[in-house]
Amino acid sequence: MTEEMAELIEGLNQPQKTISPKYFYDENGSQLFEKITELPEYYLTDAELEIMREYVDEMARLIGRQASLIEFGSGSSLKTRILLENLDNLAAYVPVDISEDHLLESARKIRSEFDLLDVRPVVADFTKPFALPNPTVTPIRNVVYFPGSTIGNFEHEEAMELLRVMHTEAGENGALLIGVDLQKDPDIIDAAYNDSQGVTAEFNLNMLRHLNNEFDADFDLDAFEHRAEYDEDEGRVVIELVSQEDQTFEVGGTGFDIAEGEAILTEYSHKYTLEQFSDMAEAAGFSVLKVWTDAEQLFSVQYCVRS
Ligand code: SAH
Ligand code: AVI
Repeated sequence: MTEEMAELIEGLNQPQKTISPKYFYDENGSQLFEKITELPEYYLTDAELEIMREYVDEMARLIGRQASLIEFGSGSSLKTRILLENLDNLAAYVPVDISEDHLLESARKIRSEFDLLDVRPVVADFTKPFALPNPTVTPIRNVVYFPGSTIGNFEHEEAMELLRVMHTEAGENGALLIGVDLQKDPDIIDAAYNDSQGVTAEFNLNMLRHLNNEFDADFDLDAFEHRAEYDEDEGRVVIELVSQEDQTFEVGGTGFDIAEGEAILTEYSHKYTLEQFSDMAEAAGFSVLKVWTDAEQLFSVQYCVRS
């Protein structure tokens, strides 16, 4: 049995059935996520783009010349383009993502838009050890870029572990530029994860389609419903697929029972205060040197250096 299959079965055997959010992202899932970023309710992307456009000069000054930009969970590299247009003499751009076709197509587009740039895509699950390529030009500094508040999709211990991996990848003189979604009026957050066009519901259900197609599963997509609720005390959205009937399903030859009303947890999306994130960064060996927010203070982009 593959490591992935063992992980999937372990998650589904827990009292709270759980599937990792990394299984959202087959080609269809990556496209659905792109549609989410265009929704009027999904404030995260607009707010982060506003910050990038407004403050990219300051970011470029901090990053300096001839850096290597290593992006975790690059998707279609939308916000990255703003950096690529403004960074001085970049040594390399290394987008890392689990969604292979989508990553390679995005990297091809970046290469055609930025002629001279050394673009080195890496298909990997960044929660597991993976090798980074050696760029042709030796970088002065490694900058790990982690936009989108994807850090919010990890529980505290996993998020800390990921920040430590980034700390190691950044190396001696390195830095982390990270997008972090902020705590705010719960109604704004609820709307972002329960959009009126049902795209987020489709994105959530697509995880089951992905498992049916590639992980030998037999989920009945019509028998599950999307649910997303913001838990204000925990500061996180809980995203689930709720079974609409008593039913059974199989993954990789292992059978599971699920009762009507029982939920499979597919994702958390944590929202932080600036203080909470700063404490996490500190514990992973980073100091937050600069925080930029949008005018409404919905979202933040933070530049962290090794402390
Ligand atoms: N950075 C982009 C995309 C965010 S969506 C943006 O801000 O818009 C999250 C991205 O992370 C997706 O492209 C997904 O394929 C990737 N991803 C999620 N979990 C991953 C993992 N464990 N390893 C590698 N990539 C992952
Ligand atoms: C990728 N990640 C930051 C998104 C989020 O907002 O947590 C994933 C997502 N899930 C539902 N909508 C968007």
